[in-house]
Amino acid sequence: EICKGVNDLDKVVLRGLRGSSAEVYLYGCHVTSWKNNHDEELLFLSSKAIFKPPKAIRGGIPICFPQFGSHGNLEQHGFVRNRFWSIDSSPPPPTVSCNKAFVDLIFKPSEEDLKIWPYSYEFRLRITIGPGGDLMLTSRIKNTDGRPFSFTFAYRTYFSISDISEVRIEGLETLDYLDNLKSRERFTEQCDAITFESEVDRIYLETPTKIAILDHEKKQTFVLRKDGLPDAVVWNPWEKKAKSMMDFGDDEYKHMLCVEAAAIEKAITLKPGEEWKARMYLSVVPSCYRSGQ
Ligand code: TA6
Repeated sequence: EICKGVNDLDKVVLRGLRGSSAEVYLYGCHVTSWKNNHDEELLFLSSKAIFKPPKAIRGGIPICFPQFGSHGNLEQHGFVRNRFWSIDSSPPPPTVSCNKAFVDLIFKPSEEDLKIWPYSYEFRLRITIGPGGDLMLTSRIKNTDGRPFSFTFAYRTYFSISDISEVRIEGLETLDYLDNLKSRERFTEQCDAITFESEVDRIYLETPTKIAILDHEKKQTFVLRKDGLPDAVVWNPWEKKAKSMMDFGDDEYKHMLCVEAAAIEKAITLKPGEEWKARMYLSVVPSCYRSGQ
């Protein structure tokens, strides 16, 4: 249902089975909460998050479009995460309706928005809580302009974790990545799993459709599945950068990890009338899950 969230901003609460739920603010179409059926909060949301436009909410799943990062002439991560979306009542009825809770939101650029990025499009996003408490985000971006345009995109997912030094990512071994800490220089991952001892800010390229984030302390593994999103950003700001962000607690870096299903290295180009679809599917399984199995 729609209700008032922080600072009286409208949010939609989706209730799945056995206590699972998700919350999405119309501001930024920003998922800020995802609970599976153990009523455990699975997304990180900073205690200092500012729910006040035009600032993006720190945590949850910000949507980066039409630009990921600060390469390009737009503000960092584009602007749809800093805009108000609306409930979309026009989408096609869901193909499968078995006890899924979902909401469809839509964003179309205003005259103001067209001044900073001069292309028209319709961006529809469906947020779904599955029967098992899984979370799915499906984006559909349709070019309603008379010209082709190109963009980069990310679901910037902040996972809630027990302790960054107890976490490892499987599924990205042997891949190339661009290191944002070294002006996007290209490297190849040498380790057989990614662990964390300092700031990490990398764009892994041509990644598998399934990535596992193992949290030993919590004895659970996040499984991220994606379609249409070849890249994956891995980001933890670590201590120094965390201190420099006023909407981020000093030691919160220990309890969050961003793993972001993205399309960055190769921008997506849409011809007039063409529609692009990107899906991210998040689930949680008991620990010792190995992404290859
Ligand atoms: O996703 C990683 C990143 O691009 C980092 O380089 C860091 O700048 C972060 O995003 C900042 O994002 P923000 O949400 O603070 O604009």
